[in-house]
Amino acid sequence: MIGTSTTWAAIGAVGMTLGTLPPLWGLRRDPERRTHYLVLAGVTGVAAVAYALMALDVGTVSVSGRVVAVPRYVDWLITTPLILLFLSLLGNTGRGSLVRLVVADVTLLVLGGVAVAVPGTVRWLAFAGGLAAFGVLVYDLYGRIPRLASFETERARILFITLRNLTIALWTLYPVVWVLAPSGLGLLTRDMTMLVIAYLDLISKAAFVAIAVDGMDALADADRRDAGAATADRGSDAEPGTAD
Ligand code: RET
Repeated sequence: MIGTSTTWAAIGAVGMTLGTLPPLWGLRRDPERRTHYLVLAGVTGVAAVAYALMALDVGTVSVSGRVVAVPRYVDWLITTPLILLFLSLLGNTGRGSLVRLVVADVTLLVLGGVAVAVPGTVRWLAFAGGLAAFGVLVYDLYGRIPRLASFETERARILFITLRNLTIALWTLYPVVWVLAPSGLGLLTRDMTMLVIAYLDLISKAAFVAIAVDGMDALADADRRDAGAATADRGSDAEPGTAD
């Protein structure tokens, strides 16, 4: 018994809501990295709303004989760019490379949406186009971005590499599920697809956010230690002065 797609969507909504708590807590603790935490809270927060809508069966439409959950695609269109924005904030890679990443991302999602909506050969052409855009994204995240990046500290670099690897590994599974799901060959049922995607989404969002918040905590602690050391240095530098 694998449950219905509404049950899995409800579990997704709860998981994403819980996943939004760590960045909100981080926001209070470390206001200096406000943008980072707001981006992370957006990733799970938007997904929580999308899953709640799917649990209530809002926004489910039937195109070319296939059932499509519109909130899912809208969620992906908003939150996958936020994930990419967070990675480029970590690497301070600037606007140009972020725009390139987001264009590749939106292209693959739109082509994925087209591939669901149209029948026949065009469907697979759109899917192949989506895969090509995904190739650009992977190339940028592995090759270009690390070359352009200037990390605040070694810890920030390690956090980037961890999150980047998690992202690429999980995102690669989405087109595989797409092929197996009713959108492609139909080897998975709709309920099974919802279960698999809910799992993938929870790891690529809630786990991503949890690891990111944990890593940023370490960065904030290191900042505090550095600030403490600088104050102590100034204190010892000042001593000869006070002797004058
Ligand atoms: C599609 C089909 C077209 C080809 C490719 C796809 C990839 C989708 C991806 C989705 C990632 C979603 C995430 C959601 C988080 O909650 C659109 C399935 C390449 C990579 C990370």
